[in-house]
Amino acid sequence: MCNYSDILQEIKKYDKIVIARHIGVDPDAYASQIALREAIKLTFPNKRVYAVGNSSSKFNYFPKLDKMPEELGGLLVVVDTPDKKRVDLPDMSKFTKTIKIDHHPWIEKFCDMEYIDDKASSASEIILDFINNVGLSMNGEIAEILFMGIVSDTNRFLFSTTSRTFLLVSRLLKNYPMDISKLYENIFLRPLREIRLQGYIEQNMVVSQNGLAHIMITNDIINELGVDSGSAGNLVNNLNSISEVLVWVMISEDVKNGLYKFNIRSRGPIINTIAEKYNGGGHKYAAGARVANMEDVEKLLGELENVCLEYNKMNIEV
Ligand SMILES: [Mn+2]
Repeated sequence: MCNYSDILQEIKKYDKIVIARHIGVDPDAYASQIALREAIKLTFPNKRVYAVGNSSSKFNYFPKLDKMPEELGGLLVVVDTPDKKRVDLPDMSKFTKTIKIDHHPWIEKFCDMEYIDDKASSASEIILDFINNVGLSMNGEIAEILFMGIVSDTNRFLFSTTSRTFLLVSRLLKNYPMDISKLYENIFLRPLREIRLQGYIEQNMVVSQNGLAHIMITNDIINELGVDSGSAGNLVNNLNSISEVLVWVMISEDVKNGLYKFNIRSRGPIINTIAEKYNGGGHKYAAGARVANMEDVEKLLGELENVCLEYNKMNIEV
């Protein structure tokens, strides 16, 4: 484990810095890598800093990503990614030094230096705290990017939000006044077809006695509603306050890759340890998994059913 000033020392040392993050980019991953790039460039105008990875047109309210430099080398910083296989980068071995900055529960060491704060709400919160602490330059644009990263990963300050989150955001808004409702619109305005998909999910999900809710979003449904196969997964957090539901699962059929993608959320039972057994992982109460056939779909649902049963038993006995 390293500290902020160790990270700053490395940033000072290298003229070429690549910033990467996880596959399946989300606003926090985007925001943390781009804000770090902009803050380094603002502070050290002569450094070449690249924020890399696959982009998504959904997030075109953020500044653009960079093409991977032809010649790899220099410093690599990986943000918002707990395990090596999820780094959106073809080859990590070409860099002289690697640093991880992350807020997920630690899974494995894959960088030379690692800064993990699993109490932080988001990678963006850590980057904001880092910039403040080591005195990198900031501006209004960077402030807005970080605000959107934090707002998105916490779902408007609902998840993993601490007094530090509020403190940092409060100072940020004081120093860099911004049009919050416009920024919220960037993140939360949704197309009608997605709302219809949400309606389909709410109507058709199956809820067990023990409080496990699940729904399979088949390829046919995806086509019928004109959404893409990733859409269902993005809706999973919307089911977080149903009194009969303890753990809820969205299973998306991904015909192209021959996969069933699980998005799992929980209001009590710990689910990431189960997800890890099925090609996935994540946080205690928010995880994902990927399985290849219906047999494993049933097996994984069975394990989740069990963890709900155990959780209910424990809470009744106490
Ligand atoms: Mn994140």
